[in-house]
Amino acid sequence: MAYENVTYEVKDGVAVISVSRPKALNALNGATLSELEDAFRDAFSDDAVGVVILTGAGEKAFVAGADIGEIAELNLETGKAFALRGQALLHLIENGPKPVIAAVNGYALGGGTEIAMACHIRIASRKAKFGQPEVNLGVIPGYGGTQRLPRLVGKGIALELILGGDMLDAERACQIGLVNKVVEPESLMEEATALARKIMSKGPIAVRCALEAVNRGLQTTLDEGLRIEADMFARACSTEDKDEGTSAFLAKRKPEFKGR
Ligand code: CO8
Repeated sequence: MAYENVTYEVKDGVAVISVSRPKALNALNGATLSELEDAFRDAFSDDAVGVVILTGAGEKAFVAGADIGEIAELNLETGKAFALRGQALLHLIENGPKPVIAAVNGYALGGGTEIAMACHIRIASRKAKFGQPEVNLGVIPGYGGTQRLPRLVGKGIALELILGGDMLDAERACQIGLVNKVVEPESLMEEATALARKIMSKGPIAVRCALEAVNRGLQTTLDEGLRIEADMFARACSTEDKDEGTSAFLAKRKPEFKGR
């Protein structure tokens, strides 16, 4: 598929989706949201893809937020539709069948921090900057920031960031649990790809079941979450991959998972 604001590339089972709108520091306008949705649907439905990496094109920005020119035009009705549209894309990313790693290469502000939080794991370049600056514009996060940020970093720090609107650097983002790891800019894609490969060496159905157990479990009570875990555990136990993984361990050899 031909994209204008996104590049999409698959190499050795890893799909790399890059937001590429250099004139606006990769800000998410409506067209970019649609293209991202198409690119993620492609990656999720392609059997040759095991893991997806989301990044930003260029040196400076991952995603500098939603497009402020578009936000300027919103009113009561269109504002809600705008937020729901972005939320739907982030829901697709978070609840898709494959792990998504955000490789955050630069500014990840507003919708940029929000889309990174919808990914399952975040690796940041030392040059990355995060933040929820929406209050500086007289609005609030609309792509899940008020919900995912407190779940990741706790209510107090989330409110400090959402109400204060300040940027934070990658080190601080790592200290508070917003990102998993900080790396040198030149090794960002290498590190993200190495992590993708590590995950792809595991049983694919087990990976999918684990994602589903964590995602669904975080939305419910502990008791219900434990029931979901038991269901997902049972699902994994019904696979050939589980027979392969356990017999390989017992025979002291490397497993060869087939995703069955
Ligand atoms: N939207 C549109 N254009 C943008 C955006 C953006 N988010 N960010 C940067 N740009 C444009 C600039 O306007 C500029 O364009 P031009 O060259 O035509 O003047 C170009 O990108 C380069 O930007 P700067 O000249 O500002 O570059 P600097 O290096 O000086 O500054 C910053 C970089 C600090 C990243 C700065 O650009 C900035 O502060 N950008 C805005 C960041 C921001 O506030 N993001 C949050 C937006 S709100 C949001 O994301 C809410 C999500 C949910 C919405 C749901 C609502 C219902």
